Amino acid sequence: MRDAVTSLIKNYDSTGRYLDRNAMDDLKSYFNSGMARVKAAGVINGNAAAIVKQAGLQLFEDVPELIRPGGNAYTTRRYAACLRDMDYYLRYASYALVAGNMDVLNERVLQGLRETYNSLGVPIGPTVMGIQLMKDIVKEQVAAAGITDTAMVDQPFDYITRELSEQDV
Ligand SMILES: CCC1=C(C)/C(=C/C2=NC(=C\c3[nH]c(/C=C4\NC(=O)[C@H](C)[C@H]4CC)c(C)c3CCC(=O)O)/C(CCC(=O)O)=C2C)NC1=O
Repeated sequence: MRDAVTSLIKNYDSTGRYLDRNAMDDLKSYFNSGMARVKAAGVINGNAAAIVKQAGLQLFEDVPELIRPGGNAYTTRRYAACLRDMDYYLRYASYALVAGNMDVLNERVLQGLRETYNSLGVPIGPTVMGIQLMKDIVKEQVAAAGITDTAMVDQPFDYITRELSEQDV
């Protein structure tokens, strides 16, 4: 598992280079956004259950057939599995946000996920909708917590979305 710093060092070390101007710029931008990343993770941590719940309700309102007979989230077991998955995405997004690197998502979340979903008939489109709904809620709450530039919040949610759907969002 890597973060912004270790991945940059690994990159330079593999070619035996000192940290150059580009490296300095990357590091500066990472450290400059550091407190905002930590604060955003704090906002997620403090509101995780509510964020998942709100995004889930919105998703099932937008795509009601998911929870009707024949829908993939129909039955309490599958409904719960769906919200649990949303909670996984939110928690790992908060890790990736702090790390400033998406490696943790590849390693812990995305590996084999598409195959699992396909074999269980979990629809990718609505899953992506749920992830994007959580992103929007998190961004609102992070902005309300006084963080002006919330752009970095997009990164992990969009990354999961892109990797799951294997297309640009
Ligand atoms: C931490 C990394 C990690 C992830 C990401 C993960 C996902 C994951 N979601 C699963 C199932 C599932 N995932 C969903 C999710 C949904 N169904 C819908 O209609 C919605 C669109 C969506 C919610 C947004 C459902 C309903 C199941 C149960 C499917 C079944 O058993 O038939 C399964 C199959 C095993 C199980 O049920 O636990 C895995 C492995 N597991 C992990 O360890």
